[in-house]
Amino acid sequence: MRTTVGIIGGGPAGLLLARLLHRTGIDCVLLEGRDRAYVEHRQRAGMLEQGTVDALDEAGAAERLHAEGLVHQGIELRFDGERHHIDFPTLTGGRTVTIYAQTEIVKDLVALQLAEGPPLLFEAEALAIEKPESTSPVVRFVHEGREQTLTCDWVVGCDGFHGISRDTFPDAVSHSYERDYPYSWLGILADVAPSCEELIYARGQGGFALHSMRSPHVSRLYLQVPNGTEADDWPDDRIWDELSARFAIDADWTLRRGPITAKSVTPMRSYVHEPMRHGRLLLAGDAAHIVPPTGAKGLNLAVSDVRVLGRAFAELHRTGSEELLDAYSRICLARVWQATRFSYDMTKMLHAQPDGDAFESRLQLARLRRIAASRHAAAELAANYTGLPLMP
Ligand code: FAS
Ligand code: PHB
Repeated sequence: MRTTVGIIGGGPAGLLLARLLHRTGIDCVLLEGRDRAYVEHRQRAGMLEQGTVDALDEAGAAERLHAEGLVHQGIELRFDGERHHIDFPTLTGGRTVTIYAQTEIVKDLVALQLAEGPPLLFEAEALAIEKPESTSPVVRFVHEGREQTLTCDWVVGCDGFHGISRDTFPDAVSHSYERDYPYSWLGILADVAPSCEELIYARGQGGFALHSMRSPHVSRLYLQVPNGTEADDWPDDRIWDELSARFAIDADWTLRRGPITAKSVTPMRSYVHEPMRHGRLLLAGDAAHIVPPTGAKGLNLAVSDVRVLGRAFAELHRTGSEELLDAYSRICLARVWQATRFSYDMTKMLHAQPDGDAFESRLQLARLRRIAASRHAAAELAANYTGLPLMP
């Protein structure tokens, strides 16, 4: 097979890139290692920055998002038994965020691609990327039991943290920066109406808790738990009891309980790989960077990367200029490090320290009280949460 851009990975990054290239008239082929059902039902993110909604609009893939997505004007910080609303439009000049599950974005993009192209091969696992420094790199992959090759002008690794693309970078040019956190998130889906209009980030007795949602009938909640926790260690009642305790405030407020339909534990990590381009191989999304979900940046960073890449390939296609492709890594890493900083700060500010460092705990409260009391500090949080500018 031969194409202009070979895309490895059918998560939000790969699918959106394929869509943007298709609409620009650039040939591409997407290889996804798993089957359709798996990628469409893998529970992950749900909070979309304004920029991500704009990107899906530009891609002609936002019809259901606008019909079913929940637009939020802010979030609530809950600590010391009190609640503090962060009003995004007032603090950012009109910006909002939207709750629409990553699973639904993937379903929308898969349906469009299968209906309108470009080629999307499921159960097509990439095994290796050969000659990335040449002008015709080759992806070796296995599909329908046969090993095949895809010769490309460019290869984009959108294959997530555990993909093969990043490992194709020679050690001499590869630099990685990482931080693991001494706690994880236990996440649940529950068939019960959310107990709040907008998200609640709670620094409660016993640790962090987050109340999110997927629809007016489905709640999504997260609990800070020790690393190594097994989901089965937490029977449903224990989860609801602990969530109620962490969200507890002095005012009259009750957490609604209901049937839990999914339970999973996610470790927390910050990871950045530099550079995001080597020769004719580029990385986008989790293949190049991971953030803890406290800042709701994972999916949004992946979308931002491919927005820049979509523009860079469109410029190459239109003018022959590789200027934006040459600047791709620098432009994305500037934004990635800001999102990494914000996600780190949110995580450190809201999670109980396993070593119970009293000084650290007092610092956390001081940071939260500053945000609650200072318009400037609240505006800084709101600007980062709703999404920093795409281009420097
Ligand atoms: P993805 O990992 O989504 O997609 C990569 C794709 O590449 C996969 O479909 C994989 O099957 C495929 N692939 C891998 N190797 C391949 C190969 N060799 N050949 C072919 N295909 C290959 N973010 C939030 O903001 N909030 C959350 O609550 C949240 N929860 C998360 C929970 C988990 C368990 C994880 C892992 C991430 C979570 N994230 C969350 C972050 C998440 O949203 C990611 O940022 C987002 O999925 C990144 O999208 P992609 O870069 O497209 O990578
Ligand atoms: C989610 O809805 O899954 C979600 C929202 C915000 C976060 C993390 C997860 O910070």
